[in-house]
Amino acid sequence: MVPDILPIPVGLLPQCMPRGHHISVLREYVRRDVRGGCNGRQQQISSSHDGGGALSPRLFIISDLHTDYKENMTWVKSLSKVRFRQDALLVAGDIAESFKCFVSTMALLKDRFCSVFFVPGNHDLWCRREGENWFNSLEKLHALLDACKTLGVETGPRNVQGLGIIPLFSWYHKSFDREKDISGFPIPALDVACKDYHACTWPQGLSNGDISLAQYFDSMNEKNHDLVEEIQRICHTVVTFSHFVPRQELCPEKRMLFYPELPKIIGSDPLEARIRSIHGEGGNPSACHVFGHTHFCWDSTIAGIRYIQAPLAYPREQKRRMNGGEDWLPFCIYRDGEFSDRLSPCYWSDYYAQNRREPDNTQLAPWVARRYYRKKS
Ligand SMILES: [Mn+2]
Repeated sequence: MVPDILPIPVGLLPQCMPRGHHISVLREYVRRDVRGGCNGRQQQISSSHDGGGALSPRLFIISDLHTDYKENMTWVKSLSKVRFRQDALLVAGDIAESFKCFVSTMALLKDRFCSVFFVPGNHDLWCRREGENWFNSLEKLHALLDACKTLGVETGPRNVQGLGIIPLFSWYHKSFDREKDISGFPIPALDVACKDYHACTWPQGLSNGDISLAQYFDSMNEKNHDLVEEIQRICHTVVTFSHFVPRQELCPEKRMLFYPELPKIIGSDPLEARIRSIHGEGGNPSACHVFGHTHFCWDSTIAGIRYIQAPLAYPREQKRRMNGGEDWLPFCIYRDGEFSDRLSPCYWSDYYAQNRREPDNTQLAPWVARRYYRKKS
């Protein structure tokens, strides 16, 4: 149910691609993209998908594509090349671990949607597979952003016919977690459980151990300050999106989680502050923020902002969905000038719509307890 929490299997480091390989990978897709069209600056996204209606974009969302899994890459390839041609898609991070899969996924999406927006997730910045290609995760980040530019994928704020789209860079920090810890069980330490600690490398001064990465990624948003202000001035509706989680209430309580330490590796306070600086401290009726990372479908409104996650997630997680996840498509969040009804089903946000959060209750949920007792014996 939860990503990224298993130790790296020893001796399973994949082969490295030769240095410079990513450039030839990209070149191949750029040629395709030029032929593909819908790559100009003045893109027209209309709602006349079914032959009529006023001009207004449809906006779809998805996160956690993980196309290193061949089933997930097949899913992306199987998306209609006709149905979404005039639409915009937000991809809220964790596209692929390998640069090659990242580029092919983004090229496939750009072939299918008129506009594609992207923010990086943790998996996108892993350096294991191209360990000799990337000096560190920041170098890989810039290669991903360059690749997006070449493919015509948006990584900055943009006004799409009155609908403002604002991607927000973010990273998690431990102090985001303010709820009571679970104790008395053999819960693996963060650096053992979370692959990011091994698969990402950072320049000196940046580390997963403190708030430095969360602050660094948040400060990357500063360069878009003027564009954000312009969008706030012009657009009637604004959708922000990030990979990481802005508020702890957007994740189940620790006692419900197979890895109760999860809240320490998912979220960012500077991210929530930035979201509020855009949508207003108290939000507003059309404020919406899209996120990813935890692989829990989510749709809830907290203090005037609608927070929503619609992840593709791992193949084994998809199989647990209705119909084995067969009809799963990117979720359409906005069409004909209006936001859609709630994403459904959303197991955990539906649960919290009915049940109060009890962060002081540290009694493990039965399914979690069973797992830890089994491990103990
Ligand atoms: Mn993630």
